[in-house]
Amino acid sequence: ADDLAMTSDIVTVTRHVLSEQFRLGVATTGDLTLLLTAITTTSKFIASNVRRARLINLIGMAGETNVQGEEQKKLDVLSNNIMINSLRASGKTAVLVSEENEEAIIIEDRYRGKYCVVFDPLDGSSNIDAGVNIGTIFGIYHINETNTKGSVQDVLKPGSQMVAAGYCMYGSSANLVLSTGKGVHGFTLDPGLGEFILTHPDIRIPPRGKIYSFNEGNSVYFHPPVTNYLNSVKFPPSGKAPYSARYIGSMVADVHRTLLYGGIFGYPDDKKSKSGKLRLLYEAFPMAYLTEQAGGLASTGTKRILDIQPTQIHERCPVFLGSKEDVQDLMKFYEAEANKS
Ligand code: P6P
Repeated sequence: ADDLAMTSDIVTVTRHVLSEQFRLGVATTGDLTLLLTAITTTSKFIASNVRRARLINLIGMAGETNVQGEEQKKLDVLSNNIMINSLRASGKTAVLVSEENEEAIIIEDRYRGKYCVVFDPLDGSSNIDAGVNIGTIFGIYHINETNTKGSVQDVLKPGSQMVAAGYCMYGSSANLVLSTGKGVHGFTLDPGLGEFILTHPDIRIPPRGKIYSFNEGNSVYFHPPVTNYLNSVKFPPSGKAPYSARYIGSMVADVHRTLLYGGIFGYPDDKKSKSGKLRLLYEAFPMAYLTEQAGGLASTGTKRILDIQPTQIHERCPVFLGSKEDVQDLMKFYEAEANKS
């Protein structure tokens, strides 16, 4: 059967989060657990739709464009609506920010809770038609003050203030990777149970990898520190092996491989994309949070990503994340450039 070999110890997301809180004696209201349940329910629905998308011709354009000016594919629209409705209905959220919505969504009083969720409901969606892994990325903040109407100020905070972050990657199986600030844990959806089961407890990123993951199609636009770094791993000093190049073009898939195998993933700022391409709030922050929780580093090249103070909900930032030593090597080329001027 394709079900996981049934063990006597099935750790679901709910049981895992509760056991983490029990272990640390955290006074729990169950609110975060319920919020995560709303997110996992959404992921299960998206997983089943992605799986069937190619069957029930969800493929193709929805005929609308999103705030990014990108053509929306039907699955984008569907996933976004499912996520918003599920989070609102949980009664645990006050402010939602979606990659697909220009403005932040302020939840009405009777459904308002104490958490804010920033998310990209279906990142990498340009790959849907090609059957490449895509994913949902999310980050969770606590609202600033309880009993006040939520506002965008509740989410314009450094990523270091997130209380949880994660992604669900849709591919040969659905993998949920989650941190509530106590390490990174991976769950695999067992379609038979309809539950995400703990399969990768305590993911730790290797201190150094052998893979670099950049879109080298942008090389002509790269600034010198990036060009110099890439040359250092492609033409290493004699006796050292060059790194392998792996680039999927779907952030969730590239980050997932980096967390498990190590190495460095980069989407730099360059002469064409002045602040890079990836969005700070719901792409860079959650992935940086996970990377640090797994023992890696996440930098803009010169600054820790989680320390950035956002000013707009859709702003972009340069991203270099992965194995500690590989990111430190990259940062040395920025320091060298700064010392020149
Ligand atoms: P490029 C997908 O569209 C995405 O937002 C990320 O998932 C991915 O890392 C990046 O863009 C790929 O961008 O310019 O290399 O195609």
